[in-house]
Amino acid sequence: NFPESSLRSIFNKYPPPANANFQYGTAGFRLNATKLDSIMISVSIIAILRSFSCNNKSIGIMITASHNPPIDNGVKIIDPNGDMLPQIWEPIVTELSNCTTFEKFKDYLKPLWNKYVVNPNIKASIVIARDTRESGSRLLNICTQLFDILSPFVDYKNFNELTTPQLHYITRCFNDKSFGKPTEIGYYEKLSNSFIELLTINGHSPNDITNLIVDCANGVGADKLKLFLKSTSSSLSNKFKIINDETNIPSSLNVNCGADFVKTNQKLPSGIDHIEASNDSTLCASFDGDADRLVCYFIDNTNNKFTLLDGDKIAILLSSLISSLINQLPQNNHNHNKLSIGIIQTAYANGSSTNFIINELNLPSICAKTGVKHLHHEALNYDIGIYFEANGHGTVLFSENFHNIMISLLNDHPENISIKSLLLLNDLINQTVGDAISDLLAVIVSLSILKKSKLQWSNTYIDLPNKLTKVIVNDRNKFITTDAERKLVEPPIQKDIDHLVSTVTNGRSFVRPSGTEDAVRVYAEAASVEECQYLSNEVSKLVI
Ligand code: 16G
Ligand code: ZN
Repeated sequence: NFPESSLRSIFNKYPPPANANFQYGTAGFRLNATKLDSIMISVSIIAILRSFSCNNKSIGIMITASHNPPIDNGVKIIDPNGDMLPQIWEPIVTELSNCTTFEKFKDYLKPLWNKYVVNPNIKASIVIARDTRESGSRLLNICTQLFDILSPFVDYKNFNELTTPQLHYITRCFNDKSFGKPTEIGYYEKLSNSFIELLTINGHSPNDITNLIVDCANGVGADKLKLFLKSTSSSLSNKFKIINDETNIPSSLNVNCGADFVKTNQKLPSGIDHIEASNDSTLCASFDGDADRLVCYFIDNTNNKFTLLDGDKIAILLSSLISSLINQLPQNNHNHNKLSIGIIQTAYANGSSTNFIINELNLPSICAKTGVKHLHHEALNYDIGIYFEANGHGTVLFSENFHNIMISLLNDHPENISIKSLLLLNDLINQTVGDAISDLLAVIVSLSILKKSKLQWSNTYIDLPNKLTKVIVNDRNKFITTDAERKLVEPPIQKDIDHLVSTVTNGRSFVRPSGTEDAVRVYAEAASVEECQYLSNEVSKLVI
C-alpha cells in the first residue's frame, strides 16, 4: 500500500537541497523560512507514521520558530499526550529529511511505511497549527497538500493560528476526552474556570489582583490573550494592558520585545516606559513569539533598578504556593505524605534559587539538560514535578497518583480549600508543556493566595551575579558534556575550569554546545560582579 507515485510528485515539487544536512534538534527543525519546504514533507510523513505507531492517535505539528527573528521558521511534532516527539524518533525524521533524491527517500521510507501502516483502513490523525510568522501559511499549506494527496491514509484538522501550548493542549484533548474540549474555546474555558474559581474560593476576585502590562512580542500570544480575556469575566480585562500586539506586522515579531529580549538584555521591552513599570500596583510580563515562555519584571522603586522575575523565580513562587497548600491538607489522612515533589532546573538556574529550594523549601532540586523535553521527562518522575528553565519556559506536572489522592481526600473533606485549590491548579497549569498564558495566570493566583507583593516575590532570594556568553568555535560538536551539562568531557579543560572556579567566592561555571546556534555557551556565576566577570572571561579564553 506504499503510495509511491503520490509521494514522488510531492517530493519533486519540494525537493531538498543537494547538500541537505538538517537536524531535528532541541526544538524540532528551526531555520531560515525559505529552507523549510522539503522539511515540511518529511515532518508530515513522520507524523503520519507516528500516528499509525500509536494506534492512530492524533499527532500535532506546530509551525513556529519561537523567539527567533521573523525571517526564520521551524516545525516540531507533538506526541499524543501532548509531550514532545520521543527522542528515538528524532534520528528517523532527521534521516528522512536528508534524503536528497527520491530513490533514497523511497528506500528509507518504504520499510518504515510497511512496518507502521499495517492496517491502512484506519487513518492516521493529525492536528496542525502555526504562529503568526509571514511564512507560516505557505509552510502549513505544504503539509496540507501532502495530507490531501495521502487522504486515503490520513485525516487532519487545520487550526491555523495557535500558540504552541494551545496546540499541545488540543493534541492531548483529541486523544483523551477527560483532559478537555479539543477546541480553542475549550482551552479558554478550562483556564478561565479554574482561574476564577481558585481566586474565589481563596477569598479573592479578579478585581483585587495586580494590574498587568503584558508584552506579547508582536506574536500569536497577543491575539490569544485577548481572546482569553474576552471569554472570561469583563473585570479581568480591566486589569490587563496588552502591548506589542502588532501581529499584522510580521517583521516586528520579537524585535526589541518579548521574553528572550527582556531576559537577555535585562531591560524593559519597547512599549513599556520606566514610569509605568515603576508603578507599585503593576506587574510587567513578556511572552515569547509562540507564547510558551514567560518572564515577569518591574522597576524597583527602592533603587530605581530593572528587576527580573525569571523562570527560576516563577518556579520558586509556584513551589511556595504548592508547598503551603500541601502543608495545610487535613492531617487525619496521611496519604498525602506519600506525595513526591521535585523541582527540576537546568545548569543555568541561579545558585541562589537552588539553595532556596534545598534549604528553605526543603524540596529536592534536580538538574536536567537544557531543552524542555529533558526537564519534562524528569518532572514525570514526581507526583508534583515543577520544572522551569531560567529563560521562562516551564510548567508543573501533576501525576495520576496525585489526582487520586486528592479526590479521595476531597471525599472525606468536601469543603477543604487546600484540596480544591490543588485540584484547580492541576486544571489551570498546562499539563502538556510550558504555557505563557497559563503560567501568567498561575503567577497571579499565587501572588493573591500567598498575599505577596512583586517586591516580596523578588526578594525571596537574591540572585548571584551571573553572565552568559556566546563563544564562536571551529566545531561545537567537539564539546561533549556530562552531569546534565555541568561538566565537560571533551576538550580536556574541565580541570582548568574547576581551578578557576575555586579561585572565586561561590563560583560556578560550565561550558555547553548550543543546540540551536553554531556556538558554545559559557555560563559563569560568583558572589560579586567583578569575580563573575573574571570567571567568565577566563573560562571563555580556555574554550577558544
Ligand atoms: C530551545 C529550547 C529551550 C532551550 C533553548 C536552548 C524547547 C522548546 N526550546 O529553544 O528550552 O532553552 O533551546 O538553546 O525545548 P541553546 O541550546 O542554543 O542554548
Ligand atoms: Zn517559544
